[in-house]
Amino acid sequence: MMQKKWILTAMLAWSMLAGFSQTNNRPNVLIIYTDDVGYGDLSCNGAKVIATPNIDQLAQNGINFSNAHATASTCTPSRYSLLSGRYAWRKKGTNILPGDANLIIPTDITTLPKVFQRAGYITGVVGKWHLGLGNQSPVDWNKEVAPGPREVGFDYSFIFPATADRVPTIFMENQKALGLEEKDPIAVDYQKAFPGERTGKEHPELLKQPSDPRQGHDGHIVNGIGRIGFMQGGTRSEWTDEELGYVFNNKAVDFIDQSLKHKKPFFLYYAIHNIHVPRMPGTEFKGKSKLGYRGDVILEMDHSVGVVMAALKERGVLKNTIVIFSSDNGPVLNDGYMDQSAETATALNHKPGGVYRGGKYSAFEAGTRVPFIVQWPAKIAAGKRSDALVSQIDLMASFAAFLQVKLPGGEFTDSRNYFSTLMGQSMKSRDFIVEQPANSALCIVKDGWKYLSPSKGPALMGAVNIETGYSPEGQLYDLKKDPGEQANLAAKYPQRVQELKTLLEKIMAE
Ligand code: NG6
Ligand code: CA
Repeated sequence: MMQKKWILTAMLAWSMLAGFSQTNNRPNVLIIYTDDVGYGDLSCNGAKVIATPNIDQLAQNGINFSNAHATASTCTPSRYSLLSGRYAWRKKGTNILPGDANLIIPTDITTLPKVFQRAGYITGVVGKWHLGLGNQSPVDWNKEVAPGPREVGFDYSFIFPATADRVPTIFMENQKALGLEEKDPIAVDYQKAFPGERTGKEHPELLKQPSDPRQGHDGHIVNGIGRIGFMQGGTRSEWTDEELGYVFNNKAVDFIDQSLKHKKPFFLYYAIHNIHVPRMPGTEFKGKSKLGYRGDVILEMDHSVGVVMAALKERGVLKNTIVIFSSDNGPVLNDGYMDQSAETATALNHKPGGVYRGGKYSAFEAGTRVPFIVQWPAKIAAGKRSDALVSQIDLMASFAAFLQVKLPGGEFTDSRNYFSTLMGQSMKSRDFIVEQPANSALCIVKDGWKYLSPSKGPALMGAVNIETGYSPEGQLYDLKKDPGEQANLAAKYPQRVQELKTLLEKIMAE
């Protein structure tokens, strides 16, 4: 009896000591992955003319990273890496996808959600997908489309297929179009308009938010906004942009409730559609910021964070939920619509990328250096900052290590275990990061030095006022002294250029 008691006490002490590797009280994990939010768009990262109180609260209760990166400066490749633990540039056809593309994540590899499934979690995705659906072209939107989120590892999905500025402009729940009627089937085409379809190009008078003639977005019209591509049918299943935030918030909270009923921990990938174009804030947010609709959707995005955090708190699970807040790529002002974003930002001197140069699409830092905040009240200290170099690609291997899920032997991955850095227990940086600009050769960062490969790549289609950083000459920057990438030191330090180039070639050949 006495001995049994001693063993129990010892076990208890051990499980408390084991801390992070404790498996009997596994935390829920919520990744809030926003779209096109810049490092400098948050008040906790220095924004002065806009306030993001809910995100600031996350930072106050957790760790705010200053040197965290998406793998690419555009959406599809960043999301591909986050979920698969692999660099997108290793695989053809993983750049910004049209809305009728097929699934690009192989269904036979380990993914971030599959790691959680193997550890006994319930997994869900709510929000923007943009990783393709199905394996047949054209996609038949009138029945269940597979493979999709389920085959990638999500038990539940409530998504829109691509971006809000691309057809099909519909919600899909568990891979079926929501509210679709048999008598009005959906068809999608990215080449030509359907007979009788009224497009933004021919009917600008029908638009409540004009598209920028330099950047397309003048095809199918939904809710007074022109989109990329053409669509017919599905009239009653098309969304209203002002409701997107509201609908996704509800579905995210519903998913949390469903998983708690099952008494299993959950993994939720909440891919908030804001602040991507078309920026069409929910009615209650219109005109609330000083920065036009781009500012209003920042407020709405912050509100969404508040809604899910409040839900966690009300259900008593906030303490043991790891919340990770980030963005898929850097910020952009003019991205297809005349919504006054650039004008208002300039007038108030708002710098969406903070001190970093460039933005979405760029090879410069603001392309991939994104907000990254981690909160886990049960285990990690509040109000810390971390300047460690971290990459979203490591979430898969880090959670696999933490949850003691082994990757099948011999399976290739670019993901590495940096769990203690990601939880702020260690300040150990990743050895290097590789950055993928939209339309240019790769960049590499190591020990504070950044090398941008020379690029003969074509100019960016439709790019308006974007500092891409593309150049036919290689560039080298000392990010510690020159975070704004002003002084190209390639000619001064040829040796360092060579080292970084060789390392990049080695990684690319893996
Ligand atoms: C670009 C679109 C842009 C946006 C982007 C995808 C043009 C000229 N521009 O090609 O509006 O949709 O793709 O953004 O078509 S992302 O965040 O999903 O990568
Ligand atoms: Ca994006």
